[in-house]
Amino acid sequence: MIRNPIVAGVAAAVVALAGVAVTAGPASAAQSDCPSGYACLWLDQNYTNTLYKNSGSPNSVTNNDTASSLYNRQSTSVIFWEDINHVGRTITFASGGAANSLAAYNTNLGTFETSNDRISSFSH
Ligand SMILES: [Ca+2]
Repeated sequence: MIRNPIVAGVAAAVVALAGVAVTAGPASAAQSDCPSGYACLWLDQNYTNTLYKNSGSPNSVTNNDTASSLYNRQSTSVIFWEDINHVGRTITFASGGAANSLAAYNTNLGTFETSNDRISSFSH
């Protein structure tokens, strides 16, 4: 039994950190992390870092204006919107379509603009 409150506090902190280490999964880092039926957005290029996935038509995505790669595994084409609530300019990917770097796409955009760090919602 630990009687020293400082030692007890440190021990509790170690236990808490251990819990975080056990429960926090690794950042998604592969295109195959996108399940069938979902459209997926990754924070970074080449399907790496934080993954947002949704099987429907979200009005907003958690990685708003920060997605750099995507994979459409929904059964239909998906329209990716520049703004939340399906507003603004769009880029569409057919079912099975993917982009390992949205910086290489500028569909419907102006000179020097790309789809990198731009997507805010998606729909059908
Ligand atoms: Ca946006």
